[in-house]
Amino acid sequence: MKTVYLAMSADIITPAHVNIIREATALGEVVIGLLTDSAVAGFQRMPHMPYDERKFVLENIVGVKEVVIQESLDYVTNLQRIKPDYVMHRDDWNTGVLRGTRQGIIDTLKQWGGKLIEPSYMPGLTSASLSQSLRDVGTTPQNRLGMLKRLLEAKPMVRIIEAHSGLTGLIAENVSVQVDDQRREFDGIWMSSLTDSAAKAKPDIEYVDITSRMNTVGDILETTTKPIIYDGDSGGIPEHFVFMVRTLERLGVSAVIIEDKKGLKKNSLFGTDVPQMQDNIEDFADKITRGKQAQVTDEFMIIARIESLILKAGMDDALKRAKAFIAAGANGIMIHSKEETAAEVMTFCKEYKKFGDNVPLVVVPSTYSQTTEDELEAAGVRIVIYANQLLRSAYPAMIRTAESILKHGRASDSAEFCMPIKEIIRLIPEGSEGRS
Ligand code: SPV
Ligand code: MG
Repeated sequence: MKTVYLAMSADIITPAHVNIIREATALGEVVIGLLTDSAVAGFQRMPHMPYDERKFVLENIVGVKEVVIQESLDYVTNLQRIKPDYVMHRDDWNTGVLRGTRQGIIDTLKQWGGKLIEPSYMPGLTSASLSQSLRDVGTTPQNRLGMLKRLLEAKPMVRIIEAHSGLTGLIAENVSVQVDDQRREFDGIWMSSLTDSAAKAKPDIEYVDITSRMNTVGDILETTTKPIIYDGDSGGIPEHFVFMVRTLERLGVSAVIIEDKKGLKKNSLFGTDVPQMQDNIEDFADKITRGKQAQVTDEFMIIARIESLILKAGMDDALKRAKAFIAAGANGIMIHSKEETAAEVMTFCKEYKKFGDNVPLVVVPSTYSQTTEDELEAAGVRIVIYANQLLRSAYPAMIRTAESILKHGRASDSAEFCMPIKEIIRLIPEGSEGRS
């Protein structure tokens, strides 16, 4: 009996999948290499369904003998092990990300006289178009909640951008660029206290209350499917924090980050220019533990944010706190800094690695913005948050337009700064929640 190897991500099964499996069974026993979340996330969005669910579906399709794990787009490791007589793939892969893969397969198969079979591409319903439709429908709170943990398992670094409204949520959801053969986009959303407050013309001092913050979360939930990390400020008193955790979880938010401050919280980027007090280790650790006890799901993450570098309490204090907060149950540590270089963050990363317990590390490179994602990733950072850039870029653009109208006594001179009227009226499609 011959063996035929097919690779798939199989997130949404269409008749095209069943057909190619059927064609493969005519040649021999079908082994499917199922791409892991990580392999898929390397070149496009994460699959809707986790690996085990996709595997379960495939294993129950008539004609599939075995489903094996394929850890990257590159088939070669699996081919060397299985030595199939045939590899089958539709003939539509001569461009894009799979170009190099194809030649590698042909060369590998040659070693034992195997052949690449390329049945012609069948137009019709594709999983890509179905996937888009699914995104238009949205997601469930449960699916969204678990997505941050899945991303952390699948990707070396998770890239998050701030949103403070339904509209900025749409930007975080939809903007993508093509870099080389890869589609690059944001993995999730930061619900910043700074920009949520600033959009309401309020200072970032925990004055915008939780009810109002949750309204913003609601607007963002409506226009997005990506995971949300909520900026919980200090988390308030522990008795209130447990309610915050439950509310966020119920909505499908993936994580809350709380900072080890007490009293009147001011924005961290003021540093020591304004009086700010750091909470003591025991009390903050207790708040984390109480939050962990309050949560209902396994997936919700409570991330502890350490302000020692901001408040000039020193590296040793920061590291001591990281250890204590992890022991208290924190699912992640955010180390904040307002220096213009990443030097102190890098020192923290180096020492943090020595803990060896792999609790994800989060950074917010607002002031040390020259530092690249690659540098942060190499230092062991798992989540990078662009915390305020959408609001900071929108504000000067609006000022420029307002000044132009005043200066010229008419609006046409500002048109070059504005999107066309035709576009704004179509930006949010009627009859849907705006995903496009
Ligand atoms: C926020 O975005 O609200 C933050 C990050 O908490 S920072 O503004 O740097 O404190
Ligand atoms: Mg904040």
